[in-house]
Amino acid sequence: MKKAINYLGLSVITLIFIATFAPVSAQTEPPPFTRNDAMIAMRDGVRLNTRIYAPARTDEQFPVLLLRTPYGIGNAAPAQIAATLPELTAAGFIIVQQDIRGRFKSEGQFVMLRQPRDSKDKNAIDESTDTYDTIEWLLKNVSNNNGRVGIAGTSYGAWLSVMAMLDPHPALKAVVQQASPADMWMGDDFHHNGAFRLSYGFEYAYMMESSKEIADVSKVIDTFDTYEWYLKLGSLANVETKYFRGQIPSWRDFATRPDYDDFWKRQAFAPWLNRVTVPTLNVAGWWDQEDFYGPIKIYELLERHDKANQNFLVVGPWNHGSWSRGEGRKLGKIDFGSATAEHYRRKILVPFLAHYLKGKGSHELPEALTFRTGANEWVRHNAWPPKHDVVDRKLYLQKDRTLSFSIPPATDQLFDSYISDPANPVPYRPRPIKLRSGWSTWLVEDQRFVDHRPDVFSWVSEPLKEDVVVSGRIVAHLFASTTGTDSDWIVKLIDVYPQKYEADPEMGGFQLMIAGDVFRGRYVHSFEKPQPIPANSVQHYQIPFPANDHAFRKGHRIMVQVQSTWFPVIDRNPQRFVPNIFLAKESDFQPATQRVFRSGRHASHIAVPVVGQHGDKASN
Ligand code: PG9
Repeated sequence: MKKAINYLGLSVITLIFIATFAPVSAQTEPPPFTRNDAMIAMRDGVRLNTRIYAPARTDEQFPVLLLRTPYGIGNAAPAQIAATLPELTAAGFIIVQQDIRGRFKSEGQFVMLRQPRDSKDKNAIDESTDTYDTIEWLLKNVSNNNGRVGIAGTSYGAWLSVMAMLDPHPALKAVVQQASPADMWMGDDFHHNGAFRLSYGFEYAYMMESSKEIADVSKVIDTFDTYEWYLKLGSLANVETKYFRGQIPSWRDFATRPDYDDFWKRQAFAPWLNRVTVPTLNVAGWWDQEDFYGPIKIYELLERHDKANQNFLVVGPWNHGSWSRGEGRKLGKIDFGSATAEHYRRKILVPFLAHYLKGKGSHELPEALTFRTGANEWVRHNAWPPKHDVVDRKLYLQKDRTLSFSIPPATDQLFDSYISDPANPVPYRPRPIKLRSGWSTWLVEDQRFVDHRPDVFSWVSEPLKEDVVVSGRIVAHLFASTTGTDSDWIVKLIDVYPQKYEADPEMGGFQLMIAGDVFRGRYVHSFEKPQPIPANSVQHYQIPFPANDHAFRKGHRIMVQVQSTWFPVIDRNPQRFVPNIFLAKESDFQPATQRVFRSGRHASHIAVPVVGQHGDKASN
């Protein structure tokens, strides 16, 4: 088991806990639990490997908390389960873990993010029916249950939890989705705004689809610095011919469906989440390196139908899964001043589940609860994005690489220019980019590591005279041209710490990305039908960031960085239009001269929702 290390650098055992609720610091005596294992038959006869941990005491009836996973349920003894899920076991739940269809010891066939079934086909199954059948069995076969069931998970486990609520079993009374993906083409693990997430897509697909258990991708990627390996790979066409040979279904989908077609739309949640069936806690992390778009999107989709006020959003200063483990006081070098993850588990998660599954107490959640980074405080909102006391302002890219709220000159002509070369792409984190470390904190890396590359342009404000608090949805508006016929545009919004940072001198000048994303230029007019970008024409690219709540403190500066490669987290755009980048030839890759415009009708800017009137005072 030790050998089964995934690309996140986590052992499978650790992953299971992350996919459920991970260990925290040692507690008092763990409560006694019993364990029972079962192969539960689904409606089509396929049996799923299930483990039931029940409190040994029988003085009250307990609700079931179901945790379904593709990562293996492990083999924890009853005493271990209490030690690994202390808050939940202490609160008194029957904890049920299950391997989903086709994974580990469960029978049947695994399909990555299996799409919802055709409801007209009475024999069809999906993750929703598997959850339904499991709940039905548990209620009948697990003694001392109180007839109520909750389902929870992180990421894939969260996606499974959302699937459970499409057609819920009547006993399903609470859903906790922590970082569920919602749309794999638009903003989650596999693509962002049409740009392919190469290293993640390759490694994850191999890890999940070359074996029933977790496969070790270092058998394929044998270079210490994976940047080198992916660069040497060349065109993505080489993946099939050299490595996957049609054996990895997800890769076939990536390569044959490069555009936003019906497959990706059907797999996304937008068509399905058209009612709130179960009280739902949506949880996201500001620096989630995998699924930040998803949890926010799911909250928003449900919120449109939330007449009974059962849909809630919590966002904290976390990466992918860090709400589930440890204190959550720090992420990388960033200190948030309090134990945010513990706070979430004790004061938010357990009360939410106790309220809906045991009828105990009130959860006291507002519509949305966000941890405002920079100010380092929890903020309660009546609506998300917030409507009250928020002013929409524009932060403009200016001459001499400055940034301010002032309107730039009226002429359309002014621009800054760099050369983007796919043969020398900008690394997304400091090299060496190792397989087993660094991934989970790359979004909080100090961006100075690329600040002075000639193909990364930065515009920076004067030190702020007052705090600038941005809360809600930020959108980057980039007016740009290329000498090529396709191009990627990456925009990052950065908090630059003062050079002399007394709170922590080691953080002087630190460049903390608070939002950043990529847009694949060919999709500027349509995600469904990509088109060549006319060379040298100015296009308006809009890059929305899902959500933010951040205070740029007095004395800090705000920075915007623009670049056209982000490798290997994003595959290289050849910069010459080809119908399918997965089939590009080596000769299609070409350098291009990029222009970023900053005046008149073409004034590139970041639209920011600023709390109060601080925007005015921040201009230089
Ligand atoms: N981000 C992972 C994932 C979820 C769903 C599909 C593909 C990948 C995860 O952490 O589970």
